[in-house]
Amino acid sequence: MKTEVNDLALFGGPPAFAEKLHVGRPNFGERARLIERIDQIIERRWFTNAGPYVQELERRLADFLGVKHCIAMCNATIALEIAIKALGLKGEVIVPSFTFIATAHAAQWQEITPVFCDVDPQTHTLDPQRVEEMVTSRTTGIIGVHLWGRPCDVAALSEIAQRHRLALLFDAAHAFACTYRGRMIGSFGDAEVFSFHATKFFNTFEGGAVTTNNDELAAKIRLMKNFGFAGYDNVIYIGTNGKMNEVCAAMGLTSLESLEEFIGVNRRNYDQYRQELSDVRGLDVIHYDDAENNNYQYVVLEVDEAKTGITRDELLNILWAENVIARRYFYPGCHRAEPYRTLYPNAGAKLPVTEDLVTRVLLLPNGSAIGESEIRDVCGVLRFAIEQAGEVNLRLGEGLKATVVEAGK
Ligand code: T4K
Repeated sequence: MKTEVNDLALFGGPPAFAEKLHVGRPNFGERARLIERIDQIIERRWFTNAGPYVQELERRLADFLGVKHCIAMCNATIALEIAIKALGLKGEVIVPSFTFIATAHAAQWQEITPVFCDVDPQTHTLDPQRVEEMVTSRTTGIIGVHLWGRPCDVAALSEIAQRHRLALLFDAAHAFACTYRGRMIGSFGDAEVFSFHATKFFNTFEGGAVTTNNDELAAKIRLMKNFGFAGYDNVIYIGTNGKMNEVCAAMGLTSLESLEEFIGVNRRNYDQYRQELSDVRGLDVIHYDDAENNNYQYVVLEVDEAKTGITRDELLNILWAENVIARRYFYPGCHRAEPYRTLYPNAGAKLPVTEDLVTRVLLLPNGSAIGESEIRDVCGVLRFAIEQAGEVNLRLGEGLKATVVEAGK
């Protein structure tokens, strides 16, 4: 418990936690089942290249998501690149700037211009009206991101894509086990891309997948992720290596068996954060629509500095000093990262909501690595820092500006 400002670790007090608390601590299923499966892989001497576990995982995922095709990949970035190529995108593609850099890079990597579009301040996903304004004669596609697992306005984006004859791809990296209008995300648009990275709700160590109901597109993507091989010695397409290996698939199958438990833990934590912070001025934990399924992987705070009296970055520094490794996803926005800030120096003028959100959003640790007492203490630090905002600011003004974020990983 902190009772005076000097108790904050930023000003020399003991940190609230002896060990670092992370945002992306991996979820993990039953260890013995995973080891059993890895033993099987070693027995079989079949380590990769569409092995039995990858095939089983693809079948199970397609069933779970209610989609015809699921093509497992080594990660979501390669999966996005392949989906973009298979859809024949070129020229310009409309993407949000408020996303992980991989969404933009996957286009730019193949010399397609990501045209950064603003998001809706409530949903943090592409604002369809702004999308419409960004369409030019060079536009070939839209990539919507279901950020924090909250679905894009799929209906509005589909209508725009159809009317302008554009491809519609969804980056569903955050949205495994989430729904849009009651239907699992995975079968919307022309294709959707999931990430199964260690930090994701459902993980395969590293991994990803493209899902689609389009047979022709699925066949093309399968070829592309395996160098274009249609059989032994028979290359019929340009391709790359996007394959998932058997150990990752074994992890995926094991994680799938514990999904309910992962959601339960996340939900309980999320509810506790919301409850504990409900009376703290200027902090708003983003809302998930009760009518939809969400994986509750992300506890996202919006900081209103006018009410807290303390900036998001000051709160971040305070938390880091206490060993709470909160994150500023997705600061500073793709348009302010290279190569985009050099290529498109004026992009920010059309992104007022993004420019605001990147200064206000803060993600707190969630998942099975954090429990009730830790959450109470994290919230206690936030409450205390805000109650003492005047004094904290005075101390920071005395030249004690912290550099924890730069130093602290
Ligand atoms: N699209 C979107 C919207 C995405 O968010 C992402 C990835 C992608 C596409 C691309 O997906 P992949 O190609 O990765 O499949 C992390 C992840 O590396 C990245 O996958 C993820 N989004 C992004 C949101 O977060 P960083 O740079 O923040 O990672 P890092 O190493 O700082 O890890 C985050 C936290 O997790 C740390 O505080 C430590 C903890 N952690 C991490 C790892 C890897 C662990 O406790 N254990 C671990 O094994 O990007």
